[in-house]
Amino acid sequence: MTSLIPPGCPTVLTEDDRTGTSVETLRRAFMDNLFFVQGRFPEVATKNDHYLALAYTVRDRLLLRWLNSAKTYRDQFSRTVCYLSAEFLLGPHLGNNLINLGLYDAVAEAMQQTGLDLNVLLDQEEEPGLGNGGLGRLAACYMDSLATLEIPAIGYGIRYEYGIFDQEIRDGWQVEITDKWLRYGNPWEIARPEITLPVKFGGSTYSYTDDQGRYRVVWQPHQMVQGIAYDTPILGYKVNTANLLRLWRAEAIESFDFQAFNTGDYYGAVNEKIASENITKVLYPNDEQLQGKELRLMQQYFLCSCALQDMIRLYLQCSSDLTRFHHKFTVQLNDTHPAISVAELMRLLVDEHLLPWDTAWDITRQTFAYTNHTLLPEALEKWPLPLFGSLLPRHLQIIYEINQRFLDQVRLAYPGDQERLARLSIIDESECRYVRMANLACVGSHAINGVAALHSELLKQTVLRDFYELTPEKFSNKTNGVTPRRWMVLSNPGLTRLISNHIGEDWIKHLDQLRRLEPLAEDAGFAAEWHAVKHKNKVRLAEYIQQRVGISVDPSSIFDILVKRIHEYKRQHLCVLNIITLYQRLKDHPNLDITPHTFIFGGKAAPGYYKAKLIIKLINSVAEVVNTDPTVADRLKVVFLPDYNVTCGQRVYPAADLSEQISTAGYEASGTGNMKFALNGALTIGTLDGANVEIREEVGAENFFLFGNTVEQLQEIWRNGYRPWEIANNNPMLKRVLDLISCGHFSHGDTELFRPIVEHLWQNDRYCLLADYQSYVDCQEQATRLYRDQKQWVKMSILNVARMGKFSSDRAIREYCEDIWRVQPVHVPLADTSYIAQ
Ligand code: F55
Repeated sequence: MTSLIPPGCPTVLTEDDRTGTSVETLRRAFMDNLFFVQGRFPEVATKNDHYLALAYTVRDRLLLRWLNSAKTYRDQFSRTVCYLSAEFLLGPHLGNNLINLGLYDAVAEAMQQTGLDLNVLLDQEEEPGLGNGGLGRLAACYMDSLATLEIPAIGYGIRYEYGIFDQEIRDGWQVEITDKWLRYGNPWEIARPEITLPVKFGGSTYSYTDDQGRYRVVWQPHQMVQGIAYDTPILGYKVNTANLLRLWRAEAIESFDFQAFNTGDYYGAVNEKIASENITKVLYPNDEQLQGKELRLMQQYFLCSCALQDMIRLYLQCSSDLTRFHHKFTVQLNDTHPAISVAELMRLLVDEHLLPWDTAWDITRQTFAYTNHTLLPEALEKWPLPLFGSLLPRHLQIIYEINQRFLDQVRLAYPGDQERLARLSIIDESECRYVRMANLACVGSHAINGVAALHSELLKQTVLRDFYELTPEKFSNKTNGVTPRRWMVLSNPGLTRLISNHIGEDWIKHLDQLRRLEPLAEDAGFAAEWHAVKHKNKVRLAEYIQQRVGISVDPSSIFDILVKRIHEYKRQHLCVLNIITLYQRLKDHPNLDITPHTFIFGGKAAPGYYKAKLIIKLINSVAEVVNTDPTVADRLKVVFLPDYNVTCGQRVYPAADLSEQISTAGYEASGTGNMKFALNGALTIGTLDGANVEIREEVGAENFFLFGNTVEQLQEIWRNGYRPWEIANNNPMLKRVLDLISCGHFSHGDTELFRPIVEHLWQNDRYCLLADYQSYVDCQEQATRLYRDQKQWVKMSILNVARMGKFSSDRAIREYCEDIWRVQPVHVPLADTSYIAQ
């Protein structure tokens, strides 16, 4: 790097306006950005001008670390983790970066001196909602931990112009609004127009033998687009490491539309441009209607091709020997969405870099590892063969070749077992033919993992059973984790301060240290402070609820919260059945002395998932009746918070008393909201599903409200013929509750509205709500009764937090590093600052 500094000038920066961290320097840098970047005098600057000026002030301080990280990795040719994910649900950057830089308080002070409130500026940021839920958020937590653990890593994803839709509630129904997150600009990204890679689609292939006697295949595409890199730094907590999140945007290739223009087809050229840019236009909500969507397959391939070409480009900058590619890069596939990578890496190595098939296959398998996130068989991705073949003709050939060689091995292992062969095949030959992406991911990876202990076990018994029997050594469990930086330090400063005052700050990087809180569970003074922190957080949430939906809730009532995507298996409607049960009891006994109870819901339904949308309508309809009934006033409130997202989560988790984790056992792969609640002092009411099992193991059965059938019990119930109508007919309260919904009590007399929900419960009840109903209602009662003993409750809450250390994403990432990625930390020195002009 050439120095901009004349010889003789000092090369170590102290209080430079772009790197300095004193309050005065920060204040000056902010004013400078307000003038020179936003082009504003302070008197006329808007909140957004203030937010952007501050964002650039913070970004300058990230850049120093980011460039030094990149330089260190390049100089050392460091082994690098590539996390491939169609989703990164980052949440707002500003607060998180201030925490990780250790500048939160200094910046708050600098803003105050300028007459501004940092909280107001933080609220200005529009969060990048580039994910649906847990899977996308997990990718974001893992990026935070990778940087904090000083592991060289690149996150590769898609820069959707519109992220997950914004949710409005009108007349109790969900309405989807386009998420225009880029409207006011994104100060956290740097466009890299010089990093542009071509991506082909459609057309056909032909083969020939080259002059050296090699068999070559050429893909002549019908369409070609280019991927442009947009880079965002991901800083670790109080380290110099800032890793790269590289998101790709699709654009038309200039030469393509010029060609059309020259032949006079201007509109053809314009259409071509629009079609190309559509590829990264919008994030698909995970929907039943996703299967077979061509544009979705284009997105997946676009991501994989850009990411792998970029890795090869970076590799070739330092070495020409691609046979060692897997020594430099290890690639994690976040579910099957990027699984087409297996075929794409083969194509790049064989067709474009002329490696022999066997060498390329060796590299490919040693490069990839695959994480599964679901046990729902209908959620396993498969692409209709005609669609796949027309969009990716060369990849289909490569997949056939991979499959043929794979099935030859299977035949050797299981002679004559045709059924097993058919199940293992990457091609589903039943009825209409499909490419099975999970099979492709399994065959092309050296490691396969589930996301919680129970989930990993069930994977081996159900959806991936044949692969487990064939190659058991590939399988392992990596229980999910969440980053304590965003989900405690940033979102719950009160609790963070209290904990740090007693056990120091080490826990933020070594979450196991929370154990040191255990003795304090018996300390009355500490317990009082703990309670005060929670109460303050509840007051804050109550104010937010009032302002957002106009419902007044009592901060001393129990805050019982269920926030997550709406899905039948997550059983939000089981919670509704309990609310109606409570409501009935209060109507029957108006003087009944119950614990005042506030139920808070949040979550989005996929736009094409009618039943999920109807569950939202049911929650709002029950809320309307309950909240306006004077007989229950002050004792029962129901709130549906619209547009649940990361920002909303940060308000909600710190204020929860009771965390609802009530999925049907065997359906929730892990859950991560369960961890966020528990880390913020909420007690869990839940089934033995996903990571609940491990949370209960850690915090102790006596600090966990367990209910419901286990996986084994449910299997037994189905084996014996599940008859939900018998359960309802034999349980008078349950029957009354169902009848109350059916007779239109919550729908202004409309007896049709909720029929699809209630009828399904009576007749089929795939997710066994009725089988778990009584156990849930009893458990709820036990929890709310215990809440009255605040001393006991607070003690349980402290113990709960003290024992949650396992669920840090740092622990999860360490396990991936040791067992799957075999990658080590690389320390980044901040030596080279000489290129910054002074
Ligand atoms: C997104 C797109 C498609 Cl096409 C399918 C699924 C998704 C998605 O968002 N899945 C998802 O969030 N899965 C969840 O992953 C979490 C992280 O591992 C788990 O905790 C959770 O149990 C699982 O449902």
